[in-house]
Amino acid sequence: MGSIHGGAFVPALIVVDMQEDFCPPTGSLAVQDGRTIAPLINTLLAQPGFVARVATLDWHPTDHISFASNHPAPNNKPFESFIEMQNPAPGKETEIKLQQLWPVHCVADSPGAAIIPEIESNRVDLLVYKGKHSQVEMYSAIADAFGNLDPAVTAQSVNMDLISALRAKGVTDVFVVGLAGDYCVKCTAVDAVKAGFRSWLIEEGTKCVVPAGWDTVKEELRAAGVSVIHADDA
Ligand code: VGL
Ligand code: ZN
Repeated sequence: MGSIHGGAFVPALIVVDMQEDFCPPTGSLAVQDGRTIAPLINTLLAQPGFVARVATLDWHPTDHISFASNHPAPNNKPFESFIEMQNPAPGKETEIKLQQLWPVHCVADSPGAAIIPEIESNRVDLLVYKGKHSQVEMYSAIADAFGNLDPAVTAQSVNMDLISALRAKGVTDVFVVGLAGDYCVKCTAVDAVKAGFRSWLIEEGTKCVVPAGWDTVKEELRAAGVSVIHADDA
């Protein structure tokens, strides 16, 4: 790794949401073939070149705004319904976004929130918990749906900010894999560009909630400055 890059190249790996609830056969929000990417992710985790190996966990309270069952009928169908979500940052409450609803998933400390045992988690040196704030969606490991970066607002983790952790290690490039390609992986890769890193998404290292939409997602990623690459290129 590194031969194709000029200048400083200090890579980090971000493994997004390889959790039971996103994997067949039992996951409540199972992504088709989600478990099959574990061997490639383990190969990447074992690469000596990364200065940081991060795993993110979707980690929701039971009253999370994204759970369809927390909203009244008829606008409470998982995968289909959207509700209005307010920016939780002080002074920004008038900012509204439409929020897609999901089945209950990745409830903090529940079996569904566990990283799947196929992933060699012992190689991970930083765990990032996200989606802990009950009133805002947070697909990205870096910022919530409104771009709030302050951990006090996003409650993304306990006393930790992923960007500062990466900057402290001098990271220039992040390589993103995991679940799901069209939600949390995409948003993390895009926010990494916004945070000033070169951002690479390894195509064979992800699976999508809607596989048929991947070509469109790739266009969005490229437009946002993310390089979508194959595992062999990394
Ligand atoms: C995700 C939907 C809801 C993901 C998380 O990890 O892609 N998708 N929460
Ligand atoms: Zn979630």
